[in-house]
Amino acid sequence: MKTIKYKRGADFEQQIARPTMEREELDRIVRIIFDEVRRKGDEAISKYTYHYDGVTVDTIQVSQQELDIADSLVGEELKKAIAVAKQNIETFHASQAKASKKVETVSGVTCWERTVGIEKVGLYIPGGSAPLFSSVLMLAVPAKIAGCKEIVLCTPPRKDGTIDPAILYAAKLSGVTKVFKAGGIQAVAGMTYGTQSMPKVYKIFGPGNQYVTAAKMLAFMEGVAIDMPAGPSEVMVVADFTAVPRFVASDLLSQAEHGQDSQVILVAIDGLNLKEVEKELELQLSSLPRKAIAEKALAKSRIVTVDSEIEALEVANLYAPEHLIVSVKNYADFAQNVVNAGSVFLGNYTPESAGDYASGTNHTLPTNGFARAYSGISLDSFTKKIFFQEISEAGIKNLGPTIEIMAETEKLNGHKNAVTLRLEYLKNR
Ligand code: HSO
Ligand code: ZN
Repeated sequence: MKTIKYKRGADFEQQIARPTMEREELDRIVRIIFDEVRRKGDEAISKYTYHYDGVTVDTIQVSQQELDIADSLVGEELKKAIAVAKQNIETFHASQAKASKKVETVSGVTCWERTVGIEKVGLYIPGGSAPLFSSVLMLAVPAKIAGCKEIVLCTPPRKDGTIDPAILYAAKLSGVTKVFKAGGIQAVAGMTYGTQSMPKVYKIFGPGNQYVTAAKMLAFMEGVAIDMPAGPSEVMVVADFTAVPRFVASDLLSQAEHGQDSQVILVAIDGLNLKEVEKELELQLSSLPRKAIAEKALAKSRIVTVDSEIEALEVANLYAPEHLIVSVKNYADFAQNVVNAGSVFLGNYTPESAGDYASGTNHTLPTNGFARAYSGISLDSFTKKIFFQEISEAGIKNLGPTIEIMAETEKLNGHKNAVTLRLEYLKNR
C-alpha cells in the first residue's frame, strides 16, 4: 500500500480522490437497450441476457417450483444464520418508524402527515463471482416493514440459467413478491417501463456495476425514483496505538476482496504499529480465496499517516467514506465529531462484516463521497409522507389575512380570492 503524509489542502484531496468513470459511451448503450425493452418487453430482456450473460432464458420470471427447489438446497446452518440476520435487520429498521402527530400551528389550523409505503419497488441484486444474498435481506426486509405491496427482485441468471439458491431463499423469506432472471441494464429498463411479465415499479434500489448505475440514472430521467447512484465499495479504517494490527489488516482485506476497484484507506495515527499491519496484510492475504482480486484493490489503496486524532477526523470527514472503522482509544469522542460517513464501526470488536451481514444496520450505503449528502438505505427510503391539513372556520379567520397579503404581493390574485371569498362568506352569513 502506498503511504502518504496528510497535509491540509487541495493537493492532499487530489491524492485521495476516487477514480472517475467514462460516461458517454455507457449512456449511449443504456439508451439503446432501454428503448428496445420499452418496445419489446420480455423478448428484449431475454435477448440482452443472452448477449451479456451468455444464457438463454425463455421465461424470465422465477416460478414457484424454482423457489421451492431453492428452499431444499440451502443448508440448515445457513438458514439459521439468515434467520438471525433477518431478525436483527427487522428490529433495527422497525425502530426507525416514527409516529406522526397532529399539530395545531395556529388556532383552528391542524396539520399532520401520514407515512405510506411506496406501492411498487424494484430491488436489483448483482450476480457475478459472489452473489450477495445478504443484500436481498437488506432491501426486502425494510420494504416489507414499510408496507410496499409489490416487491420485485431482479438478478442475473448463472451460466446454467438458474439463480443462486441462497438469493431465492432470502427473497422468499423476506417477502419479495416476484423474482426475475434479469440483470444489468435490461433489468433496470424492465422495472422502469414494465414488460409482459415484469411490473413497472416506482423506485429502484440496489448496488450494481457502472452499467447498472448508468441504467438507474436513465430510469430516474424516465420518471422512476432511485435510491442513490452507486460506486465501488469503500472502507476507511482510522487506527491508533490501541488498534490490533491483525484486526486492522482483516478489515482492510474484507473490503479489498469485494472487487478490484474497491477503495481501501488506512488512516494511521502516530503510534499505530504499521509494520505489523503490513505484515498481517501479507499473511492474511495469502490464504484468501479471492486473493487475486484483493491484491489488485490493495495495490491502489493508500495509507495516510497523521499526527493526531484531530487530523484523522479531518481526513475522514473530507473523504466521506461509505464505511468508517474507528479503532482509536477515544472512539466515542471521535464518533461524536464524524459528520461525513455512511456507516461507522466503533472499537476493536466491531468489524465492518457485522454491519455487512447481521448486526441490523443496512449495508446499502452512499459511496463515492455521496455520504456528504446522502444516508444509507433505511425504512424511510421505502416510504413517502403525505401531508394533511384541516382548517376550521376560526382557523381561516385567523390565518386568512396572512395568506391574502402574501398572495397579493406575489401577484397571484386567484390564490388571494380563494381565501377572501371564504372570509366574506363567513362575515355575511
Ligand atoms: N460491504 C458491502 C456489502 C456486503 N459485504 C455484502 C458482504 N456482503 C457493501 O456495503
Ligand atoms: Zn462487504
